[in-house]
Amino acid sequence: MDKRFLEDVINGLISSPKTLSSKYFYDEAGDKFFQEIMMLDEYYLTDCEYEIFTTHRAVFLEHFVSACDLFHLMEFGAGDALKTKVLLKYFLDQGVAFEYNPIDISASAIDQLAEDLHQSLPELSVHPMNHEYFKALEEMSRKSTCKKVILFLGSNIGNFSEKEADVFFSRLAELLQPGDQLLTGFDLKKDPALILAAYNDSKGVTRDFNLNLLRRINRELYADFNVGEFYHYPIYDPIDGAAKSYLISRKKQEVRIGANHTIINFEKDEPIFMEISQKYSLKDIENFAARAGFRITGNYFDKSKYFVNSLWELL
Ligand code: AVJ
Repeated sequence: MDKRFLEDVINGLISSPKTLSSKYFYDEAGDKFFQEIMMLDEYYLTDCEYEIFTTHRAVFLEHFVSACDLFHLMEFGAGDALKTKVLLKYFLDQGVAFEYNPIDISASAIDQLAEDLHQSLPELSVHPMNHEYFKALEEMSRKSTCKKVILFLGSNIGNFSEKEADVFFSRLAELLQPGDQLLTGFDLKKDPALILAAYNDSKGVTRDFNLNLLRRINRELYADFNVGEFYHYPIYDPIDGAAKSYLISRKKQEVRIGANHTIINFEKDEPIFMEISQKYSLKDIENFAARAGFRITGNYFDKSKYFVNSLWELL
């Protein structure tokens, strides 16, 4: 049993309000649900970023190439690299020298991706890193002085609170060299109904994605959640730009967790806070870059301006 996972789950569920961390969504079943989410009509984010990459790949390449022998394209939370492949293919076709360093804490995700890229892009030089993001970056900085381009795509940044995002960007600024770059995908504030629908899809995949964490806790932490006694409740607040999801207890109930059978009590209608998917404005993005010491090289949008990939350079 993963001690850290158990501790986090128990601490989250004895807190008030109760909470579970969305970073635990991604076990094997969770990865599959998220891949299904990316295919949903309502989940516009993936299509937008795909469109941006296809449209602007040449501009990205112009900015990425450096005087060094090669540049490192380091992707934080690479997953299946669905959209990154648009860039990888194009960069290879252009014959530029670069190395792709996908970074993911999920060993199974990273192994699968390396295998997949080996098949689909055999000429690509891939050095996967199964580490925490900053550990991997520290290791790479020791090994190579060449330019680093960090990719943090798909609105993964949205899973951080604004404060956590500030800490994340500042930490990156400490570890990078002037001239290194960062390409981040931000989902923008827009029609609230559109945003809510992306997290409340008609097929119920997002619901199952959330409930899967309870199933994972049952499987891995010997818990006895009756998953049918919880339902998915997503909200979007158009003022602060926060899409949040909750699981609500349908009744007063008890759940046992772990070998010690720690008992967690739920009131009827009590929520567990599961995830934040924060939406931003361009002004917010400018402020993030300025506070962390980056210059914005360019903002690249899809045609509806739902999403932006913001390219920054460390000053
Ligand atoms: C992977 C964090 C970008 O917040 O939009 C999708 C995860 N959650 N549907 C997001 C997610 C519910 C997704 N990110």
